[in-house]
Amino acid sequence: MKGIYSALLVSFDKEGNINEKGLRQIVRHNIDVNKVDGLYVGGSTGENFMLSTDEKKRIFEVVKDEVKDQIKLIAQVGSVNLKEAVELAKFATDLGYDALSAVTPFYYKFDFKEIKHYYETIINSVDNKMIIYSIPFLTGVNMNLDQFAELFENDKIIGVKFTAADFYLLERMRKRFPEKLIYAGFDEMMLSATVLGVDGAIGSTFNVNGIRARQIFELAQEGKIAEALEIQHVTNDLITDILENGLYQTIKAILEEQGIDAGFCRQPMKESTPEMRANAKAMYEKYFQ
Ligand code: NGF
Repeated sequence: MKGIYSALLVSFDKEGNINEKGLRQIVRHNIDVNKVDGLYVGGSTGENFMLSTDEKKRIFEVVKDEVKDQIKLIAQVGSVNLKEAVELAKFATDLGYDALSAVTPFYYKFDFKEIKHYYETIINSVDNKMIIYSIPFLTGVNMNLDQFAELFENDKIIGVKFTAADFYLLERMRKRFPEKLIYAGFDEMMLSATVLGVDGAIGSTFNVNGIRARQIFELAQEGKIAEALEIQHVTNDLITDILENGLYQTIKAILEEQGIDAGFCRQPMKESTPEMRANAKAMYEKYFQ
């Protein structure tokens, strides 16, 4: 389960319906061009928290059907609706997903006992493995080292997707949990996270920039830090441009430049303007041609 995973984008049509043909094209692009080791399906990048249960299931189905067993698949099933999370966990497990992941429950201020109950309820309902999805800047949930240790006592909880800039905590986790999988979640900090010993990375920008992501990861693992840093610099120029223009709209527009029907974002996310699309075209020409 180690390596580079794209946090999969989902194509929507103008009315906000899933565009299955476009979704399949994005999957293929990740396998054939970005050459990723796996896909993280149903995450933030998949606009998952704006979708119905049936839509989430359909995306899991279409992706599995397109991928077959070519690369690894992680299904993000987390939801503040625990019953939905369990239903999705069973569904993705039956489809053959290699692992599950669940965002820490958000919006309400759940205490740690409630968070632990949430993870154990999901993972104990299926014969599968769980990767905690920790993204404090969006969820407001900050778990400490001892709390991660308590969750990791369950052998089915095999790792964490660490989307945070707290590299002190990351280093402490690496030392204390050498047998658990840690995935870097911020693409712009991948080099530093790799130096600290992460096992892989899961990112939105890998949908277009997967080759550079792998180069950074592998060069850093080989100790070639200066070379890795050069590629991180280019990558971060790209990420800065993407973030200034609108994250998911821009990644989709860059894919469109490559002939992929990446479509629209789901409302309330805004539609890209002609100016945003022109900026994305310029990014494509600058970074990918
Ligand atoms: O999109 C976000 C939200 N974070 C992603 C990634 O951590 C999310 C990250 O790649 C993800 O994996 C998921 O879909 O659940 C950033 O987009 C990237 O580093 C640019 O900041 O922050």
